[in-house]
Amino acid sequence: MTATLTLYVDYISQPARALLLLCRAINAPHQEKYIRLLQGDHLKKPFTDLNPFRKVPVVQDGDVLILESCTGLRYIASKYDSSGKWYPKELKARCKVDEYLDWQHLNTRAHGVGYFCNKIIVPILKKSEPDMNVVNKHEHKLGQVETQFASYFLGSKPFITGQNITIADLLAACEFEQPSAGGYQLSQPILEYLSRVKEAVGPDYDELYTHIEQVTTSTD
Ligand SMILES: N[C@@H](CCC(=O)N[C@@H](CS)C(=O)NCC(=O)O)C(=O)O
Repeated sequence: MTATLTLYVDYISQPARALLLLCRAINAPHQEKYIRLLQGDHLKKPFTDLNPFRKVPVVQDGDVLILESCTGLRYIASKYDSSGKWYPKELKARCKVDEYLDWQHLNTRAHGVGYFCNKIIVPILKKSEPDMNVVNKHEHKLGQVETQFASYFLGSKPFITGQNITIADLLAACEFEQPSAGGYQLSQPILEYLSRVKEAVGPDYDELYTHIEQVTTSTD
């Protein structure tokens, strides 16, 4: 059967990796279309016809088109995860997942991307040195994000909702890995959390993560 679910991705995109990890974990039949961000594929047709916001990831499933990664994670888990574990229906657990997905945009995402892009991507694209004032501001904020995440979202639990991994953990892990690949030193509680996510996800975690490492090592 041909997969109707199509993911437009670049492995250097942290929300794209989270979507791919979910599809692989739940065996959702899907195809990948690779959009090379560093080559600017996302700024050209035909991709701009699909996503006028010029960003990856994009999820397409028949006549359903999703331009936001958190919506894509919820959609794919709701439709394709027969176990129901990745986006739990139980209200309290679901609220925790949604709360993290809402919170992360201005916190884990904003400062992880801010650190990584200003330190690694902007210098590659502009062939310039990083603006360390900007990088340092994101580094400082990221420290606060780690503390808030560990104390509020994790507490003493292994994962955000408790004992089970969910889409919120996939996204959190991919977002924390991004600045780490750029040289940011994650705190011990976050490193231990990432090990738990990695163990729960299996080899696909490292397989996708190596692509982001390749970008950073190519700049050394
Ligand atoms: N709100 C969007 C943001 C997606 C996003 O920022 N994607 C980045 C890669 S992680 C991108 O495509 N950046 C290209 C650019 O801004 O030129 C989502 O979560 O899906």
